[in-house]
Amino acid sequence: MLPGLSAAGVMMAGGKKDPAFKNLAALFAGGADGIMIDLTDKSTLFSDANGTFPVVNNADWVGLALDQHKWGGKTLAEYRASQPELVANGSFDTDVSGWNLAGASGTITWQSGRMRVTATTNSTPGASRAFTCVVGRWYELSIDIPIAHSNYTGYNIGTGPASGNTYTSGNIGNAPGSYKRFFKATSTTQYVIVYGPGVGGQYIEVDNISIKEIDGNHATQTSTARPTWASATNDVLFDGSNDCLSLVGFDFPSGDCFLSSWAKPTTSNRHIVGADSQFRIGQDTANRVFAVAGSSVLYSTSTTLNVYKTALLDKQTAKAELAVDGVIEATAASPPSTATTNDPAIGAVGGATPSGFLPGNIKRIVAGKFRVQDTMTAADFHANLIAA
Ligand SMILES: [Ca+2]
Ligand SMILES: [Ca+2]
Repeated sequence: MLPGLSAAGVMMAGGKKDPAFKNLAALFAGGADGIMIDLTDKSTLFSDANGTFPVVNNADWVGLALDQHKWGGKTLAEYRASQPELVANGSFDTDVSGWNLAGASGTITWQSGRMRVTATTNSTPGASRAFTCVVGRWYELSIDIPIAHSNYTGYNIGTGPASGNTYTSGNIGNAPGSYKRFFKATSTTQYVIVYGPGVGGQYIEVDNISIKEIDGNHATQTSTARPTWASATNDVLFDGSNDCLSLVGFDFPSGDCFLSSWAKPTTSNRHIVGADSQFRIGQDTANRVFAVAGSSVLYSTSTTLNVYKTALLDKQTAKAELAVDGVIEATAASPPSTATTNDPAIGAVGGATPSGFLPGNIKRIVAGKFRVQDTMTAADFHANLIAA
């Protein structure tokens, strides 16, 4: 039994609870590190690595896929709502107290439940306030800009009140709206900063500035290495050329761990997910599923080309097993004791130089630092992995 597993998880392990992908979050209820990436859930996918633009249409880039292993089965909206607010007085109900003029000459004033930032000379004034976070964790900034200005409207996250702009969202111009972005904290004290236009008398107004911790092992990508949303199959398409999503910070340990996928490769001899030559799942030249755990290489008896199947590499100190669609098809008895600090990639084998790019579709990737079958059967895991 996984330490700290919830009662719901016990019910799920017996297969008595309604199966759903979110039930797999119970595996991580004890706080174990892991990955739960659902590429069938557009609410967790964004076109850019900053999470500024949601995935909407077929062929939209996927540059950020949120890991939900810490969400306890909640949706992103539910989890966001349950997280504490880190920005004090971001709704400006009665005043702008706590907000400070940042950088250039200007004024910040309260304006009917909003904060107004007005320039007094030909420079770009800002307003900032500090918030506390944990270095290396992910956060989400939300900001409403009811009044923008074509001369300049911007916002960012920095390590100082008017400088050290670690995460810049830049000039959004004359475009009022609601904006979001994700960022990984680089210092314990960070600042949210909003900028107005630089001509005397010009101003912007902002409201509902919020920062919530949305931590996890989120997967990111930039440029043409981003895979794309596939509306017809409700998942993400990888081009087999350079597409992959990078998972920075998740390391496979030498002890118990697992790696799993639900995917459809369309070309043989490619990778679905993996950290390096020691930890990976893919298919070989005979279209068998293969999984590697340390010194052990396991091959399925079934083949995978052009069909969606799940693969589970489940590893403990003295044994590694490969299950395909919930059925154990290969077992290795030699102790696979190798650990790795290489970052996994989805759609390739990761590390600093990903390779073996998958042409095909991926629906879900789940991994963790424990053995699945200490908690539930491979068949139950499969049922949850493919559940709605
Ligand atoms: Ca307000
Ligand atoms: Ca590409």
